[in-house]
Amino acid sequence: MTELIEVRANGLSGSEAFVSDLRVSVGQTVAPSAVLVGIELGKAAVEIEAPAAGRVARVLVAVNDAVKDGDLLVVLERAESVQSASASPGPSSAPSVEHVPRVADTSSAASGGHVPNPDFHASPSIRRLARERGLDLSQIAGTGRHGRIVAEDLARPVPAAAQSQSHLGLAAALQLDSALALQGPDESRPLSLLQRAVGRTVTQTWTQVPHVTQFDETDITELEAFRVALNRERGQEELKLTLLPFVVKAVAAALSAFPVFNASLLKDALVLKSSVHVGFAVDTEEGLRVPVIHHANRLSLRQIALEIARLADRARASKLAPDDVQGGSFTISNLGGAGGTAFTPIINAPELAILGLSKATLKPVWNGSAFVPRLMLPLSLSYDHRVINGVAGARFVSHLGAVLCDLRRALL
Ligand code: CAO
Repeated sequence: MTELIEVRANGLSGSEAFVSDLRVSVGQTVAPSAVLVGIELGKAAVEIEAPAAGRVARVLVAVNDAVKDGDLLVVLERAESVQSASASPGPSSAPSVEHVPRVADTSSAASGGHVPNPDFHASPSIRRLARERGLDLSQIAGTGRHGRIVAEDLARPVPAAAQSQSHLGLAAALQLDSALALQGPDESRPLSLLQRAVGRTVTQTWTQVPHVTQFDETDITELEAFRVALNRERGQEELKLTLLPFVVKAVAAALSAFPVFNASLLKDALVLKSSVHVGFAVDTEEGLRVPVIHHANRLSLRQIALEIARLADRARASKLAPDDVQGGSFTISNLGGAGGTAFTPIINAPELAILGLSKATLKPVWNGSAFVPRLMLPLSLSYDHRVINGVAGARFVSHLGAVLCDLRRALL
């Protein structure tokens, strides 16, 4: 009878984790301690090994799947039962994953004397480091347990064959080799789980959605005077009103006037949203978060300011609930605190547009008879050109600018 061994995720201690490396497929035979699955946590990597020799009967996860302690990853048929169960078919030519004992002879590794080994063992972090340094791990002899490649193996001088062709070309072109050796080893900083997730999302949107960015600026001199006066009236005990709640208010009004900017493209249909839910980017230590102010068009300035403060606090404490980040129909990214005059924000798909704010500055503006100092706020609107054309983009920004210039227009 076939004995099955369930291999489950462990050692993740409740952290968010995902599969970064799948080393086996169904039908492969594995040796005891062969690495089956690599798992990355926020700042660490865990390797799940085969508890015994056997054949892979099932693989239940794929690369990038989120996993937690106890999740079933792989099912093995124990080796003895594989041999005795002659009735159980299996690909006779299935490749095997086993540890090739290696001689920890660093001098021969340095001279390139080892035979290339496509079945090398290395943790996800070592693989990433090798990628960054342009090294071919199959050419490097590992000196860790069961011949595993460890960080020290990468620190030694490596044979030319271990340098990938693209890296060799780049290094030759830039003549970096000796300069890097003098500088010492580079620092490798693993990206957080959030950074990697955001990275995947923005790459997908940037490559699949044709972006156009419309730049403009608007006069917020009166708005700023109004904001300062309101804050003075409200006193110290009230939450201070920053510029952002005013922009959210103005955006909500503009979205009501231009419904195509408050919509999503799903397959070949434009879905015009009945509610106005405005997301805003928050810069946190872990990376970018975009909580959502639901029904922003129904909220007062004070309610919007409270919601921004509540959500930004939760974002920075990594305590956003799923509801806090879902359902957005338009996003604002305010880089006013960081400087710059304009930028090209990436749409938060499946939304169709995003507004970038840069730092408002005093500028001399011609009023018909003289230059007068006015506080000008730069606006950068990126929109999905599959659905929104340039005229609509320019009109939306112009309308928004007019509302910010005179907030009474938000009442229209
Ligand atoms: N121009 C000029 N002044 C601005 C401004 C702008 N665009 N935006 C904000 N300000 C002012 C505010 O009015 C406030 O002024 P006072 O001190 O006189 O009251 C001051 O700058 C500080 O504002 P704030 O940044 O603390 O608050 P906010 O409500 O404007 O923003 C938040 C909150 C959470 C959006 C912000 O803290 C943040 O995280 N911004 C980064 C967003 C980001 O990362 N975007 C990039 C995404 S893509 O990588």
